[in-house]
Amino acid sequence: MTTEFWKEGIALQPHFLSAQECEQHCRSVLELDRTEGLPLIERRVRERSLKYKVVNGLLIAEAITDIDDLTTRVEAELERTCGPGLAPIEDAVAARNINVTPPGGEYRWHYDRNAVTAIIYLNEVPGGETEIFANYRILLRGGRYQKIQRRLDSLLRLRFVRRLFGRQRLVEPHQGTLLFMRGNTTLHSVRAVLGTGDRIAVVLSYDFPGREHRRDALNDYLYTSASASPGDPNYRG
Ligand SMILES: O=C(O)CCC(=O)C(=O)O
Ligand SMILES: [Fe+2]
Repeated sequence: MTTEFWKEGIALQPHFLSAQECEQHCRSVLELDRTEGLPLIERRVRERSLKYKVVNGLLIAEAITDIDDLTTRVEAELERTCGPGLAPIEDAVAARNINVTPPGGEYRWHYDRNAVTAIIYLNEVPGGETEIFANYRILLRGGRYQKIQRRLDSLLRLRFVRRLFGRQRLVEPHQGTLLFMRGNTTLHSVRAVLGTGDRIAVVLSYDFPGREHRRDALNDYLYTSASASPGDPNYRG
């Protein structure tokens, strides 16, 4: 039932990957970090900062050699859950990422620029929940009026406004779980990772081809409001 997804804004599929697959991916991600030294992206933000490392789309095959198979499996599930017509965003750097969030790391409140985002949790850590307010945005049509859009987004992001008008969901990172969410209408963030190990998650971005104009506008929005963190694929202009 794909209408269910668009109405709810999120869908969860536990045990999408086996523990064995996840462990193997985690080992090679950590190995890549050890040998190449993934850049730490850090930007202090009130309430919840941005502090994580990322394997971007150009590097991802080095960490997950069968990333194309994995992507194909996700896309079969994507079509079942969200319906037809979605494709990876046309940005090779940002379309397929692995987020590696160290202890104390977190991911600031934001909307994604694309229609549907898939997250696969490769391991479990204390903390590190994805905090979600699904279908919680006043999105102005066609990416116009960017200044007003920014104002609206900032307003909705306020804690008391979220509490008043939004419905909070906390998704704990469970190994092998696949999460789909409506990216550009869902306010979300990652809570601080506690404990001693890195939180590792695959993030895949999908959109309806031909909506470039809107995405570009949202890119601008992300770019200008975030003053571009170098190396962060999610903040490219
Ligand atoms: O890792 C997560 O749970 C969410 C990450 C995220 O929102 C992003 O990379 O845009
Ligand atoms: Fe996101």
